[in-house]
Amino acid sequence: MKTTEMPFIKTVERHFLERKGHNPHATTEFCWLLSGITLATKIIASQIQRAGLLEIVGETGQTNVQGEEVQKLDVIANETLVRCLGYRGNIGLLVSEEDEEPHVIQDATESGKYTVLFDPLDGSSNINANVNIGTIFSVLQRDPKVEDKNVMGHVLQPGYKQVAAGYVVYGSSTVLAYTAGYGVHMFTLDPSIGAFVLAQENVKMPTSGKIYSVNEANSRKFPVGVQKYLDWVKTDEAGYSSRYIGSLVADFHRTLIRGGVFMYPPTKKAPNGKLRLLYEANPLAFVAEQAGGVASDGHQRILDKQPQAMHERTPLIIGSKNEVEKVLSFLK
Ligand code: AHM
Ligand code: MG
Repeated sequence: MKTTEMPFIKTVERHFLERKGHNPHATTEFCWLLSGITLATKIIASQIQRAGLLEIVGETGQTNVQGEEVQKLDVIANETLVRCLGYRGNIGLLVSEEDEEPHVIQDATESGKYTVLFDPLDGSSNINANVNIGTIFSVLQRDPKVEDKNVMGHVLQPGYKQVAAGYVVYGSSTVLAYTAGYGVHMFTLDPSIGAFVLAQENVKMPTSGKIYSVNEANSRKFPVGVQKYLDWVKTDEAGYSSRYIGSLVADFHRTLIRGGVFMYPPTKKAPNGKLRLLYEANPLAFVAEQAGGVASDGHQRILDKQPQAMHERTPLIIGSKNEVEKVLSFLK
């Protein structure tokens, strides 16, 4: 009997499991966790696409732990991730940018081996304008040297200890990029079959790229070195373009593909900048480094920072190796 020609499809789960034997974390158990993230982000993507129809655009009227306006979609995205990941068996702790305290699912090191940290809907102030937004995630392993019930001991680990990290950008298409330590791989959500399908493996960030991305409205409040850099990029000799979406995931995704530098520097009023170390800087720094890029807070490598608090903020300079180094040279 003649069979029809089927296109070859590689889903994110299959791609991950093919790494069994190369990557110690590429296990069926971990894949179950990963599929919780893909399920949640598919649900979030479908809610975003129909947000206007479902009347879930706009603010809830509440502020979150960060003192920011909570959007209805922030709540939906957060609850979706907590529900999809809360029943995955091997997750002990869920830590969300939107919640004051971690969700303790189970506190035994063996059964609750992984901690998942996330920014459920990054750039949510852009929702009403139909601009790209995203979900960022980071996975840590519970530290066997730390007592089971010492929740913060498991959460406050430096970024270099991440087992996996990545993001989903809800843009003109929905794209997932992740790393589990052996390169960065990118997948596109095929809405006709409801699966993230491999688009590109071993993505490399260009080592240079003439795009700088920063909220320049704050420039007078930036450190002198950053101001000098911003004067330099505008010279004819430098020849840069500026792009700033105001959604970290989207600005980072463009930087990963096209090269350049994104930064959120400190200001006098906000000496640690705006972005969160555990849910934003660490996961994107892991992805950036795995793609050949660099991430710094201006003084040290992001992944070496020892977090002191769950919702800690950090300045962030991230992107192509040569571009980040150029910014750092102005800060010396
Ligand atoms: P959020 O996680 O509450 O959405 O806030 C973080 C966002 C980032 O996506 C983006 O890079 C930054 O805030 C933009 O801030 P600003 O409006 O100050 O430029
Ligand atoms: Mg965010």
